[in-house]
Amino acid sequence: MQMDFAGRTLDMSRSHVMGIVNVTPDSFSDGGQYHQLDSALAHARRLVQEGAGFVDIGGESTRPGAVPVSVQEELDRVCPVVEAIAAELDTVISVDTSTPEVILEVARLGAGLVNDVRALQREGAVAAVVASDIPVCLMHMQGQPATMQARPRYQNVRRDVTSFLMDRVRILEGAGLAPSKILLDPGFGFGKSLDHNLQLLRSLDQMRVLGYPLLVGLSRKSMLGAITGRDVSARLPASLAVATIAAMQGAAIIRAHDVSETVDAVKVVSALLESGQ
Ligand code: 9MG
Repeated sequence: MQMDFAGRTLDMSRSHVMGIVNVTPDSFSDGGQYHQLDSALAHARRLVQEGAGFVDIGGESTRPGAVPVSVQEELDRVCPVVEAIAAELDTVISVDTSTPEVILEVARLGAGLVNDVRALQREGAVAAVVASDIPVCLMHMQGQPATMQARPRYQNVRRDVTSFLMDRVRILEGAGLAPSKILLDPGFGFGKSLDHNLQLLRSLDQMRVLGYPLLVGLSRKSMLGAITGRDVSARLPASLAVATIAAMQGAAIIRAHDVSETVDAVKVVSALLESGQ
């Protein structure tokens, strides 16, 4: 299945790696060191050189306790980076945002994907994506970032997550976005216990039959700390394990901090899956 990201066409039947460029002062695993334009651009260059098909730029942290940012602050953080990457690098620019004003502006500057952890629930966000006419990833989150891990509860996590995402899809398609512009993400770690995350990880292939490409973000997440007992700085092996499990089930985009290593893992999976066709 081909998908067009603002002029770059990618085959979503194989897995691609999305590198992460945080432009928040408080991003959790890189200490916020990339919030300056020059270092963000240098980091993006490295990610692309390592094989990232996508770079995901985020100016609003979803860490519990993160300070909320104003619309203007988010625009000021994200837009110069989008503009600089669009001028120089051959990659799809994804912007991790829930803010309608940011969606409209980054699409104008050359972004090819909106990555919204709130699944376009902020007022005006659906209209902004429809007007921009670029693909969007709708992610599931239970609750709000500050409190979402307090007591996550589901009747049946796979069914509840799927049903939420399909409701959002119906709203978005009803507003005029083509189905070929929608990706889904179960939202690992966003209002989920370890057991919820594992149930979702086991059932990615069932979510895939909904017909929308899947994006997953598992890299360095606390579920991997809970399983291995490792600090965030020592979760690369566990991150590669879960990236491999997701790619084996057909996840189209793997969001990762360690791009070079994840690209290698995905290449092994692709070689295996293609050898069986
Ligand atoms: C921004 N961000 C952090 N974690 C994420 C995840 O798991 N998925 C998506 N789509 N975005 C994420």
